[in-house]
Amino acid sequence: MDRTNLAPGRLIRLLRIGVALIVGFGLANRSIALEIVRPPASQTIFLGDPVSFRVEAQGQPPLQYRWLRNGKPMDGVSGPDWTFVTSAADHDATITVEVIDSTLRITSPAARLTIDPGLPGAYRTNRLVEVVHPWQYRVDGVLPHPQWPGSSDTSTGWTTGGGVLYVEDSELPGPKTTLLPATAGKLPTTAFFRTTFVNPITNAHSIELVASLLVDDGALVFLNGSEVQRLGLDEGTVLPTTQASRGVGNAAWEGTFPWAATGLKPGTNALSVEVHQSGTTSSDLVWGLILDAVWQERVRDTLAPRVVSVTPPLGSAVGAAPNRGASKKGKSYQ
Ligand SMILES: [Ca+2]
Repeated sequence: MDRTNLAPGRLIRLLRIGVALIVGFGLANRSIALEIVRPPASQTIFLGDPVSFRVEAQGQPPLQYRWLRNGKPMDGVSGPDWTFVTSAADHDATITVEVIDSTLRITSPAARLTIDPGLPGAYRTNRLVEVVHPWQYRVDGVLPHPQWPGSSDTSTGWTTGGGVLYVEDSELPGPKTTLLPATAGKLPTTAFFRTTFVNPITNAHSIELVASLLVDDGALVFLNGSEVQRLGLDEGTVLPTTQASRGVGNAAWEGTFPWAATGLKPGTNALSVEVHQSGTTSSDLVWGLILDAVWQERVRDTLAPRVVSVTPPLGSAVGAAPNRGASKKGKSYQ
């Protein structure tokens, strides 16, 4: 073919077709490289607030997402967003996300979740156990359960009565609510008491337990199965046959004693108590307890929005605005 036969217009058409073919071929075979465009961002969140992590990625669809907290995959989270309510255990957590297409898997850079515990507020006191709080008791001298004082103890044979519980002729510095069915001079070496109480505090920056005890003769107290108090009993293993290391004439309130609050749970808690006598011929047996929680509320330390300017300036005269609608009455503060 003679080049001179190619008119300029035809040449341009051919060139256009060629370019279109090349571009079309390229588009048809384009593969979108798997890439994390925007990784999840590190955040500081007030304890108990929800947090959301997001990843933006591109690749050959469909993309799958697998979120990991401290390297462990989170079940039930499969999208590019992950939202959850924070707890203290989330502090310093490392958040990553794997993005997966048909052939590749890439992992995002790590985001760090910092939990802000807020600031301590004023001290408050909640009474968790009143002196007349109901207790279950056993005074038959029998160990209630092989796992005593395990919180899973579901043994029967318990009777319920309010505090103070007693076998005592003398006056006591508390209401003598429940006379125990035991005989003076033939008291069991160990009497068993248990109860539950509700801890309503859910937003504490700090919390301490403070107990006052009315005991004759010695006592061993467990909170949710862990020992928190021992009065009139020697160190070491305490058996149902173990006698108190002291004799008490007339019981008097003792304390206040600080109890470790580490075992305190939100909601229902269990108290298990052994009251031991100092000898086999003791004539009196007393159990009473008052338990308080002294705590500081967690106060949000993020500041409320602050007014930075006022328009018009303070003290300036402002003319009335034109009336733009007779039907609109009152002011708009939008
Ligand atoms: Ca006694």
